[in-house]
Amino acid sequence: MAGQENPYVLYGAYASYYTGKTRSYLRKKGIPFIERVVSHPRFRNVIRPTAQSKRVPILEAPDGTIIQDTTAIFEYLEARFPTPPALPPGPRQRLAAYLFDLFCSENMKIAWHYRWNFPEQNQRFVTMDFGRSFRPQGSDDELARYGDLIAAQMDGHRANIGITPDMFGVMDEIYFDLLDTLERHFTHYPFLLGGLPSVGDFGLMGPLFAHLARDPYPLHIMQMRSPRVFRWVEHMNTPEIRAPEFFDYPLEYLADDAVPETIVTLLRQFTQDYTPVYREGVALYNDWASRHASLPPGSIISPDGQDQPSLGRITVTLRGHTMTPASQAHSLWVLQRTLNWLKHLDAPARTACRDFAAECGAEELLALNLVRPLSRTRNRLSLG
Ligand SMILES: N[C@@H](CCC(=O)N[C@@H](CS)C(=O)NCC(=O)O)C(=O)O
Repeated sequence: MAGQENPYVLYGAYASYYTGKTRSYLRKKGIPFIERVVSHPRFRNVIRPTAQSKRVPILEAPDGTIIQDTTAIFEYLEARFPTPPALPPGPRQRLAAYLFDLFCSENMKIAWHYRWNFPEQNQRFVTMDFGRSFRPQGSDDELARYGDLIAAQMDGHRANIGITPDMFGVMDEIYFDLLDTLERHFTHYPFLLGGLPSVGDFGLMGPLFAHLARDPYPLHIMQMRSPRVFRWVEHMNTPEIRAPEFFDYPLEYLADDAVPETIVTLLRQFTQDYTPVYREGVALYNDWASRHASLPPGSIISPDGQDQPSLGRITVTLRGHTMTPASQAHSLWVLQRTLNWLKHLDAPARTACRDFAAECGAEELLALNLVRPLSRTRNRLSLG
């Protein structure tokens, strides 16, 4: 196959939320690639220093281009491998897919919660698995040592994530709602929008694969409560589009730009749960951008060079619980992709999206406005 001698290289980890998105995308698109762990000598000596990023995944293209960030990787690859399309052509379906990817890119605190708040059930697997990214053929003791270092780092994020013990019940509610609605959905459809996986499916692989369908505690819940969801996750990691359970399903998006009721139900829940995060995040950013109006385009936002800086804490309410997580300016850059796409639609498509946004309760979210565009410069969030 063309490209096999000089494939793309995906640097990441099996335990990584974001690597799971890109791995699934590469497989389903049939893009020739190999995967390497972060302890590979080329990652340490070339990739990480060039990308100047401590995050994964990082993609190395055959021509030497190096990209961090799953959204940037998606944009780069989708333009080069448009078939089968991961962007549905119909405006309602495209908006649904973008919204899934948006909500899944930063808000799925359940993934963090079910990994790190159940040490008794998860810890041995998680630490050993993390350890193997650093010492792939290491002894148990070596793996445990590396794994513990990562676990300690993650514990440092606890305050920024903002899940306090009084929120544990809400986390269960959110996870169970998601599983139950998806279980209904995958009874009838192979993917979110019919017979092809979209950017929304790949976004959903972030939380659902590496954490919720691999860590022992949430995996057990998923398998027992929603076996069809578990099968969807399994299937999203195979190269073929055709799922055996849907042997005669057309390999295309649903006709007439239809979006199933289950997907609208989920989007309505997501917008209800997470619109405050964007409302408050945009307010904080707009205030910051106005106070830094003299900075030229390309200026890095973080004074100390952080790639995904926070501009401060926000106060939001999630299902009746007040939280004060760190704002994620990066998530506004992801939102901006959808806002820009909406701006450039023709009138009929815009009307279709306006009606669909109303069905999903997303009018407020999609009316948000960044006073100045965001960009990324050398894998750092910057001013546009
Ligand atoms: N926005 C980034 C997020 C990537 C990310 O945060 N990856 C995690 C692993 S799943 C990571 O590398 N974390 C390391 C850190 O935060 O230092 C993307 O979409 O690629």
